[in-house]
Amino acid sequence: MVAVVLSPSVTEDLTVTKTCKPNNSSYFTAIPVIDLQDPNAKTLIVNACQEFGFFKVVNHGVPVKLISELESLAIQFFNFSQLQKDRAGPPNPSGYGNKKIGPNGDVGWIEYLLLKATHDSVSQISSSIFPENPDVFRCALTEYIKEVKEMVCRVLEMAVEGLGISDKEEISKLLRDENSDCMFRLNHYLPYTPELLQTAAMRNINLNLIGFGEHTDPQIMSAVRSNNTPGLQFSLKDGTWVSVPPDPTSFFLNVGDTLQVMTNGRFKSVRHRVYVVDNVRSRMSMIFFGGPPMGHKIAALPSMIREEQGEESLYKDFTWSEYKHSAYKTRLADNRLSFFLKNAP
Ligand code: GA4
Repeated sequence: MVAVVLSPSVTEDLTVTKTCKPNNSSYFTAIPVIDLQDPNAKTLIVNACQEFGFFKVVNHGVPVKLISELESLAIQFFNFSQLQKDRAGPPNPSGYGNKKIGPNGDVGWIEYLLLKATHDSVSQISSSIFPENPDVFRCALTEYIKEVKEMVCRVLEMAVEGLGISDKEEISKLLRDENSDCMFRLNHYLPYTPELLQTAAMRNINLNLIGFGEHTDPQIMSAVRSNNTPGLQFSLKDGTWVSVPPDPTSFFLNVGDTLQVMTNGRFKSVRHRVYVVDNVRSRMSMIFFGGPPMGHKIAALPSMIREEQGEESLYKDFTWSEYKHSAYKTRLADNRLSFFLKNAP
């Protein structure tokens, strides 16, 4: 692979590669599609979480009107002047961010809003992004988070039932807990600037910018809804990267690190990333991250360790707060769970 780094003034350290351009004509068609009304959904969810760590959900019950309302408010915000948007930043950890992701030097061709999925945080961000009229955004976001959280909880309940665990709320109750640490982010992948296009043309470079670098999500489960623009890629078990065809009517759900631990490695926390591939329509995504309360002890569920078969817990015990603090000391691409493995390789 030939990696060409354009001058920092042009790309602000974003790597532009000549090869490996995601090829949208070769979309991954084997992505598991789960109809939540299907009586067989529980088994299909378990299989998808084991095999891929991600799947697409249809018949999800989240009202389309809610999705398009939040999307159009997000577009309004991202169309504001840079000065106005910067007033809602920096994201420490909640707020508006531009190109910088996390505290450790990661960058992407992206601007975003990141916040805690709590009443206070939603109110605060609404006032800072729409100071004149925060209520419309606050209501739309509150409703969206409520509905998507509910959908993720239903999926987790089906997964738990599919695993044969008697208390189907064993995991969903963590997200429903009033102290759950759920998060929400609105990502707007930036269009290429004329300067960038010109430099690429001059150097005969195929523009291929990373919007959000490869990573796993630290939480339990995440739900992504994006507009009709491609760019999202997942890594398969063998390390191959595949592009998923965009579908604005569905949600893409993925297993996070915490769910991998709770299932003692049965469910896969999947690496994913976003490339900026379409310069005509910019990609917008809304992501809900379902996490447990801060003090919750993360450990394999007892039924996930088959002692009679000599199985042991793969990970050391830790609280979500410990894991989150450790995650914020890492770079995006790091393997955060490796620090908590009992038998490190
Ligand atoms: C990845 C998943 C979520 O987007 C996120 C990200 C967070 C951030 O953007 O602040 C992190 C990243 C994410 C994991 C490692 C750390 C923290 C950036 C980063 C380099 C909000 C999250 O919870 O973890």
